[in-house]
Amino acid sequence: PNCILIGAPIDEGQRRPGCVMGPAAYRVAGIAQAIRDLGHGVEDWGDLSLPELRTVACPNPAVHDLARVIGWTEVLCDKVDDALSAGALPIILGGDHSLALGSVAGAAAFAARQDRPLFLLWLDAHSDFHTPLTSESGNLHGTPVAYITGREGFDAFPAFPAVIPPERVCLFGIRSVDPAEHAALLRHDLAINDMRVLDERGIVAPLREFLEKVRAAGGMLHVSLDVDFLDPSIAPAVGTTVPGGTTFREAHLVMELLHESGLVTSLDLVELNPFLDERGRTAKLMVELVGSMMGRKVFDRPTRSF
Ligand code: DIR
Ligand code: MN
Ligand code: MN
Ligand code: MN
Repeated sequence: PNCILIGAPIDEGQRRPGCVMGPAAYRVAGIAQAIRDLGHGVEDWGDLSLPELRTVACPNPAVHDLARVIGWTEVLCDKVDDALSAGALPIILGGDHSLALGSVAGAAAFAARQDRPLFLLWLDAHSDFHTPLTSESGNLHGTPVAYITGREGFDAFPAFPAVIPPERVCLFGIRSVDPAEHAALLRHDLAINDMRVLDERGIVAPLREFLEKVRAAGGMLHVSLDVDFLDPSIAPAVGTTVPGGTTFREAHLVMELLHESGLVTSLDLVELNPFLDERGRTAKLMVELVGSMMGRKVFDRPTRSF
């Protein structure tokens, strides 16, 4: 497929400045050429900017930058829908994870018009299942999965276009869940592949299970890749590192399986903070992972032999 790159320099969903530099870092790391080298067309729509802001109130005083995050949500929803409507695979260059409030909304709006179910694969150390009412940090990057699955507490936001039922959501790699999120996750039927599950079952079986569900339903698939899905030893450039993340090979295997599935219809790259990076190594690793999702192989065989 052809790819459309959408820069989303969003820093407001958390408190550690630097994600605003993410889109530039991906471009410097050569994301467009890496995708072209695999034989795909690439268009770069440049960086989005904030629309005019509305005045909004939130009953939880911890929440910060609500109006700006809502502004980003609106513009991202529109642009991701536009990119999908152009028949392309949108790749959103973040920006912190609050951008998924808008990117997944855009994918959901498009999928609803196509009358196809949208599925969500959340590659993250965190479950991001807070609502603006339960968040203790006040950081809205911890809330997209709750918005997408239609939980209450998002009154100030645009209504989510077509709520994704929790059964169509797969959390993968999680190892840091706040108490309020944990309680809510137990009441909802998401597929929860925390690190303990992946340690025991490996990466392949749980991911294939989910991909089979997507395929059987004729679904679209949005993938949201948080840098902290990766182990901090290979991906230090993120504000919320959590030890015990996926290895280099595990992460590539995920992306290779996604490529083979042919199911991915949109992708977020989130939480890269280039200010914390070591000579661009995290940005380069993220670009390599995109390469694996777009078809690069460790050893190319004419036909699949496994
Ligand atoms: C934490 C961090 N659960 C919060 N969330 C992050 O602020 O609500 N998500 N870092 O990726
Ligand atoms: Mn539009
Ligand atoms: Mn996240
Ligand atoms: Mn995270």
